[in-house]
Amino acid sequence: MATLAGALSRPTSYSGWWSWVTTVDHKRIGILYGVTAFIFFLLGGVEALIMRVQLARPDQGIIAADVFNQLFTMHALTMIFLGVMPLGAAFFNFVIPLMIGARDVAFPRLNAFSYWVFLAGGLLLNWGWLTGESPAAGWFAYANLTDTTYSPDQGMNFYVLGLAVLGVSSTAAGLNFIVTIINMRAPGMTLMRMPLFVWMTLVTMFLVVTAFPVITVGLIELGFDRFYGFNFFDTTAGASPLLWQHLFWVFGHPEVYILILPAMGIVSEVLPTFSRKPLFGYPVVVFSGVVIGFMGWMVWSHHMFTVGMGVTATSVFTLTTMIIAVPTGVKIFNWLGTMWGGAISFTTAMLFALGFISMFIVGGLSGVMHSIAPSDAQQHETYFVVAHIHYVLFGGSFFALFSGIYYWFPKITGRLLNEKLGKFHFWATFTAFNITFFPMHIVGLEGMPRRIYTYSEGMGWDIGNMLSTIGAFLLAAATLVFIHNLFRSARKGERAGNDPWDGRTLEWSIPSPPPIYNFAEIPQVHGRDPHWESKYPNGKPVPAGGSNGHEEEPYHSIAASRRGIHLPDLSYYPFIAAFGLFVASFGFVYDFGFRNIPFLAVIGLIITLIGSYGWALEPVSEESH
Ligand code: HAS
Ligand code: CU
Repeated sequence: MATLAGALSRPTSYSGWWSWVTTVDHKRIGILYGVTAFIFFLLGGVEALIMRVQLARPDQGIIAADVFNQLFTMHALTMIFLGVMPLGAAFFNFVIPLMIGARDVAFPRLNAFSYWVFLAGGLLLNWGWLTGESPAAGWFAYANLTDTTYSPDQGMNFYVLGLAVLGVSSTAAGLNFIVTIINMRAPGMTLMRMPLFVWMTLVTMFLVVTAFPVITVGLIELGFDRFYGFNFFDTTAGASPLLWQHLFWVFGHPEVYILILPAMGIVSEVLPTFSRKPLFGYPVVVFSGVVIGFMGWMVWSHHMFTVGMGVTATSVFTLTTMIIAVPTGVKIFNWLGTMWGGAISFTTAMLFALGFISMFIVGGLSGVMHSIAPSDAQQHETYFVVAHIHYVLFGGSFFALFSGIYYWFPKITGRLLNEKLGKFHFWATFTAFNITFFPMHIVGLEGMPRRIYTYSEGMGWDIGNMLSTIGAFLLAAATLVFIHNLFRSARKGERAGNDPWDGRTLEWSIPSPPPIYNFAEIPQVHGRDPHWESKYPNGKPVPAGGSNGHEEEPYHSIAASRRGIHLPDLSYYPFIAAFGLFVASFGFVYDFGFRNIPFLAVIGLIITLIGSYGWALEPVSEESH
C-alpha cells in the first residue's frame, strides 16, 4: 500500500500549475493565500459598493431588501474570514519561517491542506451568489432568525458549513504555526529575541485554536436544528436565543483580536526599520500583546448590553472592556517612542503604518465609548458601531496589511513596488477612508440604524450617506491604482536586492525572492535585530558589500539537493483531502437523502479519508535518509 501510494505520488517537477497544486513550500502557500484573499477582498468591496449605491439617497429601491440582507451579511463574512484573516495568513506563511531562520513550517503538508480547505470554505460561503440564496441573517447570525422558519432557503446552510470548514483550516494553521514558532527557531533565537510579528502571530494562533471550537459548537447545534429538526435555538420549543449570542460572541470578540494582533505585529516591524531604531520597550510590547490576547476572552458580553443581562454582568463587562484600552494604549505609546528621535523615512510602508496608528486610535476610542453600557444603549445597532468597525478593521487591520505588502513585496517578488504610485495610493486611501467612514459616526449618533436597506427623507441622514457613498467610490479608485502598481511592479519594478530597506530581521539576509530552501546555512542568532547586528557590529556600518553579498539563487529543488538540503516532497493529498470536505459540505447543504443516507456527504468524507491516508502513508524520499 505504501509503495503504491509512493509510486502514485511523486510529482517532481517544480514548474507549471501542477507545482502550485502540489506545493508544500510555505512561500508558495503564502502567495496562494495572498492572491486568493486579495480577490475575496475585491469581491467584498464590490458588495460594499452596491450597498452604498442603494444607500446614497433616501427612499431608493435599486436593490431589494432581501438582496441587501445578503449583501451586508456576505460583505462582513468575506472581509473578516476571507480577506483580513487569510491576508494575515499570507504573511504568516511567507514571512514567519524566514524571520525565525527556518526552512519551512513544522508541518508543510498540513499547511497546504489549510490553504485548500480555506479555499473550499470561501467557495462554499460564496456559492449562494450562484443560486441566489446567500446567508442573510448578519455575520453574527442571531437565533432565531436562523431557524428554518425564518431562513428557509439554503443560505444559512452555506453559512454553517462554510464557517465550519473555514474553522478546520484555521485550526490546522493555528496548530502548525504554534509548533513552528515554538520548535523551529534558529539557534540563539530565544523567545524574547523573536521579532514582534512572530510574537503577535503566536498569540493570534493561540486565540484561533481556542476561539474556533466555541463557534464550531454553535455551528454544529445550528446545523442539527436546521438539518435534523433539533431545537437548540427554537424558542417555540423553549430554547433561549441567548445561547447562540453567548456562543457567537465568546468566539466573536477573540476573533476581532485575531484580526488586529497580526496587524499590530506588522507595524511593530515596519516602524523600527524606518525609524532606524530598535523597537522601544520590546518586552512591554510583547507582554501587552499577550495581555490583549487574555483580556480578549473577558469582554464578549459588551455585544449584548441591550439584552438585559442585569446590573452585575453589565458592570463587569463594562469594566473589563475599558481595561483592554490599557495594554492597547501601551502599545501605541511604545510605537510613538520607537519613532521618537529616530531617523524616519516616509516610505509607503511607513505611511500606512502611521495611518494605522492614527486611524486605529479613532476606532479604539469609539470602542471605549461603546463599553459604557448606558452610552451603548444609544449607540447599539446604529451606524456609530459601523463607524467603529471600519476604523479598527479598515483603518486598523487593512492599513497594516497594506503596510506589510509594501514592506515585504520586494522580498516576495524581488522587485520594489513603485513608491510614487504607492504614496498616491496611501493618501488617496487615507482621504477616501475618512470621507467614507467618518460621517457614519454622525448619522449613527443621529439614530440611523444598521442593516436597513433604505431610509426616509428628512431624518438628517442624507448628506452623511451621500458622502459615504462618494468616499466608497474614491476608495475603490485608490484600490485600482494599487492593483495597477502590483501588476506593473511585479513585471518591471526596480530590482530590490536582498535588503532594500536596510532591514533588521533575518528575512533580509537572504536573496529576494528567497531560494526554495530559504537559508543555505541556518543562521546563528545573537540578538533581537540579528541582521542589523551582523551588518553593524559595534553599531557601525560594515563596508558596502559586507554581509549583503549573497548570490541570487533560483527557486529550484535541484539547487537544494546540490547543497544536501532535504526538502519535503510535493504532494497532492492535501488537495484531495480538502476537496473531500468541499464535496461533503455540499452533501450536507443539499441533504441529498438516499434512503436516509446523505449520499454525497458520505462520498465526500470517503474522499477526505483517502486523501488523509494517502498523505499519512506517503513515504519520504530517498535523500532524506
Ligand atoms: Fe470593537 C463592536 C468595544 C476593538 C471590531 N467591534 C465591534 C464590532 C466589530 C468590532 C466588528 O464595548 C461589531 C460587531 C457587530 O457586528 O455587532 N472594540 C471595543 C473596545 C475595543 C475594540 C473597547 N473592535 C476592536 C477591534 C476590532 C473591533 C480591534 C477589530 C479589528 N466593539 C466594542 C463594543 C462593541 C464593539 C462595546 C459593541 C457595540 C454594539 O453596541 O454593538 C478596544 O480594543 C479598543 C482599544 C484601543 C484604544 C485606542 C488606543 C488607546 C489609547 C490609550 C488611551 C485611551 C483611553 C480611553 C484610556 C482605546 C490611545 C479613553 C476613552 C475615551 C472614550 C476618550
Ligand atoms: Cu467585542
